[in-house]
Order: sequence, then structure tokens, then C-alpha cells
Amino acid sequence: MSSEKVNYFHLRLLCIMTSSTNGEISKTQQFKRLLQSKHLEFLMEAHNALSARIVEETGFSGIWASGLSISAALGVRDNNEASWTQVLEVVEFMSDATRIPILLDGDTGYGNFNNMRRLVKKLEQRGVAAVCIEDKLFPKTNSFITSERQSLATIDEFTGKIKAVKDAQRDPDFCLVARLEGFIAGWGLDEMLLRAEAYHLAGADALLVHSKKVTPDEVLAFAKAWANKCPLVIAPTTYYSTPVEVFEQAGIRIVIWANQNVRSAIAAMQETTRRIFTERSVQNVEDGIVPVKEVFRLQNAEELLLAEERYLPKRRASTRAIILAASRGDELGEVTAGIPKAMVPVSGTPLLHKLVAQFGAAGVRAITVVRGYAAEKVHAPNVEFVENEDFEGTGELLSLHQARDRIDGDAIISFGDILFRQHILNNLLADKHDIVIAVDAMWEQRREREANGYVDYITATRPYSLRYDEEDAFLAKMGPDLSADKIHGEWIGLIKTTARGSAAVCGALDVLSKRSDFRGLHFDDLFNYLVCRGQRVQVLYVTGQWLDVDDLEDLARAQAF
Ligand code: SPV
Ligand code: MG
Repeated sequence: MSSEKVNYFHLRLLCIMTSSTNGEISKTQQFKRLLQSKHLEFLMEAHNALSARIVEETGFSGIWASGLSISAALGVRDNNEASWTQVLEVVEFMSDATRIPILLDGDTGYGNFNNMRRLVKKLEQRGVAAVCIEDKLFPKTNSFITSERQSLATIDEFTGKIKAVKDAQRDPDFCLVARLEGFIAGWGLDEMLLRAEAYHLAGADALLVHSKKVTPDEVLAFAKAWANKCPLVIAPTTYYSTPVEVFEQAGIRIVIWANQNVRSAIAAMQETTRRIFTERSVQNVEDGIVPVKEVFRLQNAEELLLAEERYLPKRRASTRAIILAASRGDELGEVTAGIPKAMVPVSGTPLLHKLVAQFGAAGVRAITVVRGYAAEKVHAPNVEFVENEDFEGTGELLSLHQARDRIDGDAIISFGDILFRQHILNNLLADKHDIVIAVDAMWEQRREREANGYVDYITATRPYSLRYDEEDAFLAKMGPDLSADKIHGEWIGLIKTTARGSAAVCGALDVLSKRSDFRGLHFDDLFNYLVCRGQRVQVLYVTGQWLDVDDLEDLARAQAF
């Protein structure tokens, strides 16, 4: 990516990130300002994060987290059937998805003053600006269901709860709205005013006067008598046809549209579902519903894409891995009767799958596997296969030759029977030289157990060193028979090439493949040829942190790797 593009992406990311956190003014302060507003303010109902986000982006200054709507969306009744922590979870999602304040419909506080204190603590932690509690008894019943049979809390009990909230809150701007259910329960204006006075004195920041009448008479009469002693809030669910100017003139501060979102969602879902069911097709509904990309937009999928650009390892679209997995691994005996070594499970996962996952984690997703022995048993997700039918008793170059046309551009060539720590691969990929091989400087520790195998020892222009400013090390010679005093390490079976390096490897393969002994050639023949022709092969020293699986002892070690 060009640096301009990088800057653009980072800028966009910053914009998106900051727009999803609070601005200068906290949510509690925002809500307090609504209560102090000179104009009539509106809260709109939401019942989950999606509807909350829609409320916010439409322009509302606050959200009513409705008990009725949340319980309906959860498929239960508005009778405290959902536990308070379940409601808390919903409102936390809503809070995370938005920057405007949320007033939670806290019903009766889910218990007594003590439960109420704990609720406030949790709401503050989750960024909920305010809570509304009503003067009824737990478990509550929705105000529009058999309301005349609903009992009110005593004034003492309810004022105790209000005081407990005010004492418990840590943020001085957290607000409590005390909801008067007197009209709902059949009481008159006098009882309402008596209670309102007590709740106000106990510390309520605002009063919600509820009514189930189809006209606003009750709330208007209350507002007149109350004479603005503290802000009033209403929820005109039943007297919805009253123009809002009437409320404005009566001095009401906040109108809550309490449940219209859940009701419209129900209507839309019923209609869509009915049509799809009867028409046995989605064709006719498609134009009337939002496209999937609108869902992604509301989920802020764009932010994740930009974050991935920033935080995920760069996808190496141009790098291909070639994994040589043709040999059986005779020394594994019964274990490889029917499956090649690369498919032997290590801690339950075939070696090849582990390799594919490691390449994937480093951003290398284009992978070619050369398979031979029991080819039909060799599988792995999202890789391509090339076949080497001549795997029996042949050297590795024959296998590599089958994938010759895949050694093109940036490449990684790997044995199929090795395990290594991710940093080895990452360091190889980061190296800019044209041909780089990973070499284990701790070769002596492995020497005894490899007494019988074909080991690619190397001599380099310098041995491994701990100095960070050491000059580059290059391969001088590779072979299984180097004398111990000449050995600087053991090649672990990983090569990285650039486009130029790949061309050099292919050129060498082309020449060597014409030799009559080509079937028996190994990688040391390739490397020695390259070095003789003046090709520099960079040695990247590692110190252990890898293993190959040649025999049963190796396999046991691999299980513990
Ligand atoms: C709610 O939305 O849950 C309310 C308001 O309490 S109402 O349903 O209108 O009573
Ligand atoms: Mg409610």
C-alpha cells in the first residue's frame, strides 16, 4: 500500500474509532441537559443494540430502554420474567452501540433498596445515563394490563429506594426518574401530588407521570398543579394523538415514545414472514426490505475492515508455499501404513494441516502440496495438489520438480514433515535476500538421534553469533557428510525465495533434471549447484524451536512440541 493510502486508512480508522466513543460530554451530562432543556425533548424506544443505533442515527437525543420492548424481544412477559442481569446485558449492548444517553426502564428496581443500589452500580459501569423506577411492587405488571388491580408501593418504601439510588451513584450526573403509577392504579390527583412531593424531596431528578387514558387530561392536570417544581416526563402511548405542542405548553420536559419501534418491527416481521410463507419465495419481499449491506453498515463492518488493515499480518497474496509431502516415512512403520508422514496426526491434527495453518497465520494462503504415497489420503483445506507418482526411493528434487511451475515470484518451500515456531517463518518472510534458508545452529544437540538419517548440514561464511551487528552469513556448502569441524548448522527444511531467487532455483532444477541421476538428488545437490554458480544463499540462523518427524521417537517429541 502506498504511504498516502496508509495515512488515509489510519485517518479513517481514527474517525470511526473516535465516533464510537463518548464525545467531550458524558452520557450522564447529556441526559441531565435534556432534563434542563428549555424545549420539549424526546426519547425514542429501543430494545436492543440495533434499534438503539437506529434511534441514534435518526437524530434522537436519547434512548428509552423500554421494559415492555426488551421483554417482548426476549420472548417473555413484562412481569420481570427476564432477570435484572439479563436486562443489564441487553442495555450494555445498547450502550456500547451508541453515544447518546440511555434511560433504562428499571421497573420497580428488581427488589428493594439494596437491589436498587446494586443496579445503579452496574448501570454506571456500563455507561447507562439514567434509570427510571416506578412506585409499584415486584414483580411488576405492565401498566396497561389489569392496571386497576395493581398495588402501589408505600411512600416510605419508595422514597427509601430513591435515597438509596442517590447515595449509591458515583457519578453526580447520573439521573433517577421516579415514575408515578397512581393514575394507572386508580388513584386521584391528590395522592399523585402527595407522592410526587415525597419523591422529589427524596432526591428524584425528574418525575414520570403515567396515564392509560386516551386523552392527556390526567397528565395535564398534574403538570398544572405541579407547576414545574422539577422536570416532568410522560409516555403518551395511549393518548398518542395529542399534538406535542400541548405537552410543550404544559411545561412537560421529556416525551417518551415508549414502544413504537418494537411494534413496528413486529408488524414488519409478521408481514414479511407471512408473504414468504404463502408465496414460498422471497422474490416479492426483497425490494421492501433492507439489503444485507445495510445490516453490515449498522454493524459498523467498515471499522473492522480498516482495523484489519492495521492489525492483521499483511496478507502475502503474492507468496506461494510449496510443501513437499510425497514420502511415506518408512521409519514410522505401522503409523504410515496407508497414510504419508505429512498426514500423521500430532496432538490430533495432521502435520500438513498444522503447516497450512502456520502459513495461513503468516499471511501465506496460496499453497501447493506435492503428494505421492497414499495421495488419496492427503487432504487439507484450500490448497492445491500436484502429484509425484515416482516417490519411492527417490530424492526430494524430483518432488520439487513436479511443482516447478509454481516456484514463481515470492515463494516458501517447505518439507512436509517439520514443525517450527511461527517466528522462524515470520523471520524468513521478512528477510529481503533472494534465497534464504533457515539453519539450526544447535545442530550438535540433534546429531546423535539423527545418526541414520540424511541430514542437511551446512558450512556457512561464518558461524552463528549472538552479535546483533554481525555481517550476513551465506551458505558455502551443504551435505550429509561434512566433517564436524566444518559444520555450522543443520538446514531445517525451509527456503524462502524472491522472484529472482525462484528463477534461480528453477534454472538449477532445469539443469539438474537433465542429469541421469536426477531421481536420487537431494536439496544439497541443488544448493551446492547454486553456490557453485555464484548464487548467494543467505543463512538465517535459528536455535532449536523446530523438529522433523522421521521416526517414532520424533513423533513422540512432536506430540509434546
Ligand atoms: C415500557 O416501555 O416498558 C413502559 C412504558 O413502561 S409503557 O409500556 O407505555 O407503560
Ligand atoms: Mg415498562
